[in-house]
This record gives sequence, structure tokens and C-alpha cells, in this order.
Amino acid sequence: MIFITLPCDINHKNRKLAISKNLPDMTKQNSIIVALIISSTFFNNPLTFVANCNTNNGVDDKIKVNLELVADHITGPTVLANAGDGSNRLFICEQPGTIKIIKDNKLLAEPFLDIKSRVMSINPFYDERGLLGLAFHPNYKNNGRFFIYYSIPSVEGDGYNHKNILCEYKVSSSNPDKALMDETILMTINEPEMNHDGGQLCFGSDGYLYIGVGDGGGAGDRHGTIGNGQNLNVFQGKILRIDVDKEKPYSIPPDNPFIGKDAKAEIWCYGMRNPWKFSFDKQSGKIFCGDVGQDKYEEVDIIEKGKNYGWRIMEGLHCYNPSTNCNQDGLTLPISEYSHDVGNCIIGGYVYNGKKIPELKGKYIFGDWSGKLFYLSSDNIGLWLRYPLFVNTIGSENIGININSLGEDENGEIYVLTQKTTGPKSTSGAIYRITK
Ligand SMILES: [Ca+2]
Repeated sequence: MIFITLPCDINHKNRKLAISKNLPDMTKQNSIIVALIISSTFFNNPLTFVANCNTNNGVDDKIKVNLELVADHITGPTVLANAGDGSNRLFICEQPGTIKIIKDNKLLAEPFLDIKSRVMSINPFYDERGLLGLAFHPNYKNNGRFFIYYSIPSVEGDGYNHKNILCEYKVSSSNPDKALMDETILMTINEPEMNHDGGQLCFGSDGYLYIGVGDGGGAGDRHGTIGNGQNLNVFQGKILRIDVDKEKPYSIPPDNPFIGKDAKAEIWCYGMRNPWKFSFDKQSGKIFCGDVGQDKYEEVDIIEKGKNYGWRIMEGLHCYNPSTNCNQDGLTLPISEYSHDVGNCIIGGYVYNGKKIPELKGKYIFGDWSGKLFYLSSDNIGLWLRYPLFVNTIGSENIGININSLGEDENGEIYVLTQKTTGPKSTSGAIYRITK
């Protein structure tokens, strides 16, 4: 594979080629690219381009949106999911352990599920533990099954900070706005540190459940001799894939990539740091993942079976451990990255497949915890370029409050889960719909 990193400015239609200190001769650079494309085609050698965007270069293509307040006074919103049952209700996870319903644009007072007593006690000022994941079974309308991921205390003296558990619940047969309290635990993951818990749950169109797990926390993926991300014998630093339909508590899909190897058979891909949010593009079936960076770079990956996304060898497009001359053989690099000059913690989002904003169709909408909204757009040579998602009423892509998460409704419209004051018990959470 030939790999080349390009700045955002390059070779994008309707935009003047930038002349920067880094690229004094863009014409020459374009000639090199054309030559590489021809040679890679000639030699049947896949060519990978990555847009290395540290500035917002999409001024000419600016798409303007608005944010419509849907609900506020939410406590530490972590997830917005839909049940896919035709009701178009929105289900909001609150980090301390409740799931609330927004029905017909109104937040219901009575929670869908309240498991605050099961979720471990979390620090009111900052904590990454809590209720972190929710996904409804593809056949939820008929079977009422849904899955959550949350943190519970470790057993005293076991050396772990806490456990994250994947559990199955069911809706009440008499009240669609109320879940039963019965719980089946599918998976228990011992976590050495408080942070990098992952927790994203998504069903693919293949009917399997995909689970994002962070690297175990601390900093620099410091657990184990090669870190957790590169260790195929632990769940941490992975996206997992399981079948929740054939056996209890679950089974391994027969085409998982590490079956029969010295590895956990649940692993779909590895080398992740904290894949806090990933999602399927309903149109292409591709998985887009925002993998949170360490100290310098945030990245977006397209997730594929069995691939190694690099952490802790690399942070984004850069060597991390070792800090120079790292071995990049076999690593799959991000489709886009940005430095901490731009943001500090990527919040993965969704490829837009809604109807309200046609110009966003096929673009990957995401955010940064610092309050910025962005989108990636694929150009005609397969480069994903990053642009600010300009919010009209605010006059910026920076909405000025923390972005915890994004979500999608049954119609493909996208929501932003925000919080004005930090801390999982702050009631300053608010949900906004992205509109035209
Ligand atoms: Ca990576």
C-alpha cells in the first residue's frame, strides 16, 4: 500500500489551492499525486490518502445549520438512541443511571429505566464511568429486547477500579414507555482505571451487536507490556462483535476475524484508544468511529474487520510509542485527524441520512467535547476533508458548551447532547436537533 498524508486544502473542487509554508508548490504536489494515482493503478497497488486537517479550510463549502432545543434539565446525557419501532421516541441515557424518553418533543417525567442503584457511585465533578451505552435489538418492535453498558464497583481487593458490564433488559409488555428491571449480564470487563470506558453499542445490518471498549485508562495505554490496544487477549482497546440471538448469553459470529487464533474471538478490530462513539452509515454500511486521542491528535476511522487501528503505536497519523520511527506495517490509519489546537476530545457522530438538510447527505457529522461541530466530506479522489458545521444562531461552529455525545432518530436526523457545566451529575444537559 502506498500511503500519503495531505493537507486539507489540496485538490478539492471549487477551492483555490492554498499556498502555505508547508507546501510552497502545490502544483508540483498535485503532479505527484496524479503520478501516484496512475502508478498505483498501473501496479494494482492501493493508494491511501489521509486529510491532515489542523485548520478549517472549508470556507467555500460552508454548510449552515441551526440547533433546535428538544429537551433540557437532563443529567449528564451520554446516549441518544431510537428503538427503531416506528414510534420515533428518543431514549436518553443519563450517566448516573436513568434512561428517559422524549416523546412527541416532550421529555417524559417517568424514566423508561432507573438503575441508579445498580450503577456505581460516580464523582459529581468529573467521571467517565456510569451508564454509557444503549442499543435496541433490530427486532425490538416484536421482542422488546434492548442492551445497555454500565459501570459497577469492582470486588474489594481484586486490584481493579471497577467493572463495565453489558446487560440485556426488556420492555414491559403492558407499557411501551417502561422497562422491566430484570437483568441478564452478557459480559463483564474488569477495568484497571476510571477512564476510557468506551460503551458504545450498535447493531449492524448483519444483526450482530458491536461494542466499543476503551483501552483500560490512565494515559498512554500503560497496562501490559504492549498496552491493551495491541493485546488481542483482552477486550480493552477494541471494538467487539457478538451474536445475541442464537445462544445465551451470546455467541461468536462465525466470520469473526480472530476465531481459532491466540486472541479473544469477540474482537472485530483492535488498536483503539477510546472508541467512545461509532456508528453505521445506513447507506454504505460503513462504520465511522471517533477514536479519542491522547495529548495531541483526535481521529476518525472507518472500521473494518480484523484491522489494527494503531494505538498505542500511533496517535492519529503520528508515532506515539515509540515516539519516532514506529513500525506502521499492518496499521490502518485514520481518514481524518485534527490536533489539540482545534479541539481536545473527539465525539464521534453519524453519517447524515436524514431529509431535512439535503446538503449534509452522506457527510459525517461529529463534534469535539470543547463545543465544536464538524463534518467530513468525501471528495472525488476519496479524501475525507473536515469542515466546520456552522450554526447560524450562534455564528460559529463552536456552540460554547460541552458536547458529550451525538444521536440519531428513526428518520436519520441528528441530535447533539450537550452540557453547560461539567460533571455527570450536573442537570445542565440539553438535547438539540440539528435543523436547517
Ligand atoms: Ca488510530
